[in-house]
Amino acid sequence: MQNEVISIKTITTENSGKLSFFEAERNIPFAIKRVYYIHGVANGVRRGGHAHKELWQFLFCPYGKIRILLDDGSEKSEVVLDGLPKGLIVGPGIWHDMIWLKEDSILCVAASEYYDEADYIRDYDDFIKFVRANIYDNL
Ligand code: T46
Repeated sequence: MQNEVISIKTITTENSGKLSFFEAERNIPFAIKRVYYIHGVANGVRRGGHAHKELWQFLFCPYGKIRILLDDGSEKSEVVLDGLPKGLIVGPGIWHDMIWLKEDSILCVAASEYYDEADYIRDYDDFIKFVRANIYDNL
């Protein structure tokens, strides 16, 4: 499975808020080498528009509302991350876009690898070729 929505464990302390956490290789299926977050984004902005060749990521939105559009080359779907304690695993070979539905929403990402521009597929035709090549490789 290349996409999965995961509930993030949350501990509520009376009158003093909530603490949410996840653990690498326990709650998400990979070790974490990098964490980044995207912030200061206006409402309606679209980012992404790429897929990864090898990278696994866990996306979560601790504040705000962000629509994640997913495309595996044959099926499209979407997930809304909205400040609730849940996150989305996005595996390799998934074209994804993120659309900000609320100003200043924060998108946090835990990633399985260090940043490597060579892992990105930023052209949709190249993405379709990649998906087809990998389907045939896996037969
Ligand atoms: C992804 C989605 C969810 C770095 O130098 N280091 C980093 O760790 C990252 C993530 C990006 N960058 C550079 C690469 C670009 O020059 O930051 C610039 C903006 O990156 P990009 O246009 O790829 O940003 P998004 O929001 O379209 O995509 C990001 C991640 O790059 C991507 O891996 O899956 O968030």
